[in-house]
Amino acid sequence: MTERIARLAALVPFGLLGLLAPAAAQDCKTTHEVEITFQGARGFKPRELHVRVGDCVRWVNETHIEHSAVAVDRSFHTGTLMPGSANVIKFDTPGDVPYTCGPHPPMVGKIVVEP
Ligand SMILES: [Cu+2]
Repeated sequence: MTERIARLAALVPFGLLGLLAPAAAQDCKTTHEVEITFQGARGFKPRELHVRVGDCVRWVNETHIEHSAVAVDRSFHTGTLMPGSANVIKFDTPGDVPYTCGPHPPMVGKIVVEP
């Protein structure tokens, strides 16, 4: 019994983290997903994504190496995405946002934020 409680207590902080992570995403009108993959794509899939103001984009690294998504104008940066990890960025300003991968500049993509 005691052992079981200890195990539950150990899990609680991770459980909370799991709940907190999507909390930021709750402000998003819609969350779109961009896969980072080399399966049938040259890095970002879809390469060009149209969203509305207030929407979010979630980049998911499906490869076995580190990547990131960084706006050419530096208006956003996902940070380094380890294999299997993801990050969410919210878009509040209309316009075209071309981006690239920090470690791999030939990887390019574009977010088109519509009003
Ligand atoms: Cu990359």
